[in-house]
This record gives sequence, C-alpha cells and structure tokens, in this order.
Amino acid sequence: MAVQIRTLDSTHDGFKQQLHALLAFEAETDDAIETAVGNILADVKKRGNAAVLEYTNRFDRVNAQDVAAFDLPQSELQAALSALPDAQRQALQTAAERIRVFHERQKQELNGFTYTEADGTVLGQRVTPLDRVGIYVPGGKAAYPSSVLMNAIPAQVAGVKDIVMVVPTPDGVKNQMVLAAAAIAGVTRVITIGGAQAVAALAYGTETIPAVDKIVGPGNAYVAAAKRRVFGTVGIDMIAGPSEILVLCDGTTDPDWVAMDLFSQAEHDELAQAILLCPDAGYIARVEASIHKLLPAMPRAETITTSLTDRGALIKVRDMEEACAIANDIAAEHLEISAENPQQWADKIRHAGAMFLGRFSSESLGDYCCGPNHVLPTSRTARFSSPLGVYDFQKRSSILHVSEAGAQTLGKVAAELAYGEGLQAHARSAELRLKSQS
Ligand code: HSO
Ligand code: ZN
Repeated sequence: MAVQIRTLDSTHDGFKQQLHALLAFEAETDDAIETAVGNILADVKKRGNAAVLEYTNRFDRVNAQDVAAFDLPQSELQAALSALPDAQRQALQTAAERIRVFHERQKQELNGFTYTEADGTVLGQRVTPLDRVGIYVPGGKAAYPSSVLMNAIPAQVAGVKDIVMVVPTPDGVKNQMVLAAAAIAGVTRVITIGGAQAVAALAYGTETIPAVDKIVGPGNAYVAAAKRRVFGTVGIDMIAGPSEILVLCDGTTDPDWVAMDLFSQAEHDELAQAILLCPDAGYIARVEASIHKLLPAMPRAETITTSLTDRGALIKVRDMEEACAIANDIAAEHLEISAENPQQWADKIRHAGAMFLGRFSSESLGDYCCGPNHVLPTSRTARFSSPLGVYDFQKRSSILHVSEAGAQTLGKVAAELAYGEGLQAHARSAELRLKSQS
C-alpha cells in the first residue's frame, strides 16, 4: 500500500472542520473488554494470589506454581544490566543521568511553604512523596526501556520508597533491556505479571503483593480499562492516547529531516498522528517527495504508511503566525518548531505537551535522553494537563497551627458561618476556644 498523506489548506472552506475531524480520537470502549476486566478485578480482589496465578498462566502462556515465581530478584536485574552490550548500557546510563538531573531541578520547584501571621498563627503546605507506586510496563512491541526510566526516575526523585514494576512476559520471554532499565532507575521490585490482573494486584494487594498508592504507565485496552476502574482506590496517571507529532516549519529545514521526524512518531502505532504546518507550498511538496523517497527503507513502513494515510496531514498555512494559532488549537503532545528563529514562535504557543525548538531538537532526542519526561498529554489534553513529573508522585498537606490570639478572631468568623450552615457543633467548637465565651 502506497502512502497517501492528505494535504490541506487553511484558506479553504471547511478547513476547521476537516482539521477537527482529523484530530478526533476516542479510545474505543468495548463492552466485552469492560465486562472481562470487571470480572478479573473482582476475582483478584476476592481470591488474591490464586487468581493472579491463574490469569497470568493462562494469558501469558506460562506455567508457574506460585506467584512468588513472578518476582524477579534484584540480582537478575543487575545481571541483565551487566550483560547488555557496552554501548547500550552506557546509553541507558547517560539517559538515566540526564533524566535525573532534569527531575531533580523540578523537585526544587516543588517545596512546600509556610507563613506566619501577626498573631502567631502559622499556615502552610507540606509536600510528601507517595509511599508506594506501581509502574505498569507493557509486554510485546511497546515494551520501551526508555519509558521505564521516564516513569521510575521522577518517582524516585520525589522520594517514593517503594517502586513496584509489573511487566508481563508472554511465553516467559523477558526483555533484558527493560530489566536493565529497572536496575538503573532504582525500581525496588519487579513482578512479571501484566494485564488487568496486574492492575488489580497493585490496586488491592494480595497475600504477597502490597497494595500501591498510585499506578502509572501505559498499557493496552484491558490495562486502560482496569486503571480507570481502580481509580479512587488508587491514583492513576493519564490514560495515554496514541503518539502525536506536530511540526511547524518555516521551510528552511532539510525536508528529509522533517519527513523522518514525522515517521518517528508514525512508527509507534497505526493510530499515531503526524502533521506538518508550513506556509510554503513548494516546501510541502519537497517534504512529500522525501516521504516517498525515505519510506520504503523503513522497517516499520507498514505502520508508518497506515498512520500517515489515516491520520497524517501536510497543511499549508497563510504564515507562521497562523501556524501558531492552529498549533494551539491542535494542542499536540509534541510540537517541533523547526524554524530560523524558533523562540519568537514558541512565545505564541500555549498548548503543547513538549516544545522542541530549532531544527536540531528532533523529538527523538527528547524521547530518549534530553532529560524532560516523554510521558506527555495526548489527544488535545495538553490544554489542561502536563508532562509526567515529580509532582505526580507527591501530594500536598495543608498545615494550620492557630495561635491563641488567632483563635479569637478566627473563632468568631467560623462560628458565624457555621450557624449560617446550621452546624452547631462546628460553631461551638470554635466558640469554646474564645476567651470570652458567648
Ligand atoms: N514518543 C513516545 C515515547 C517513546 N518514543 C518511547 C520512543 N520510545 C511517547 O509519545
Ligand atoms: Zn517516540
């Protein structure tokens, strides 16, 4: 199948509708999946390890006698790390170090505060890490070691003591680079289970698997459904949609570079979305020629072709100003500003998961090793949400230390409002602390 990437023009009638039809993505909700997941969750909640063992043996085609067999000793993680080819081990370590440096900086920004009022009352906010988090790592083709680093390192920097990673090993096959990444990132326990049964085990706990406080990490439709359902019992991260890249280009970058950047997200998934915005029609034609030239040599040509054909677009815009406005509307997960003076355009962007400025900042560098997190809001959710970060593994508690003098003034205010709400005990509780009790 030849790639057929659509070209759109922002000056044409109906452009806005065309664009929004292209952006529309709804994770399919499937009744059969919902029912199956509901049953698995209830079963693991009731029968604990016995259910986890049965489901894992069945779905992952393994034959363990006891869930203890799914626990990998730290020595196996270290062995996986030592056995990696030197270049691969060093690359993982460099990436991990840079991700850590970035997230350490993020942590400094997140300390609590207190302030003292004239009468001695102290008010403030204390930040504490979660005690225990679960990281879901998919098996199969989306088992990314880089995602292990991106999920586990911010948790560790936040101060989470216990990081439990679950990863299915269909047919018992372990991904050595994933285990090595877990060793580098300081994951405390790796359990080779997956699917809804792993989400259930993490959320409810079993005889031997402790319940966590939050579950993060991507997964298939079953995992996503299970995470949605356990939300409330535990925290969850966002439910990630397919990867997206939006390239905003002034026509001065080598078209091969732009074509390959579009491929880099299209190769993740048939549903991934790659879009170019450019004011120069001649340049768009050159990018299209590059796409046709470069695609046949890509090992994932089929996935790229489907993604570009079904969800990709090359869009001619009036000027870079308009490109920025459209980029804000798209609110892409990744936005590359491949232009001569990227900062002037970046200043106009309000909605994007991550912005890659200038032609040397390919998204792939950010996916692996620049330092900022690659877990980003997709499907236009960058309008209201943020990259995964240290803050996702922390929570805040308010601090209220009222002085005796403070209780006099605040007590009257509180009592007044409490009577207004018809809550006597609240009012009396405040009034008992007044020196001249009414
Ligand atoms: N681009 C993906 C992350 C990733 N890329 C992992 C390569 N490996 C997130 O949208
Ligand atoms: Zn990627």
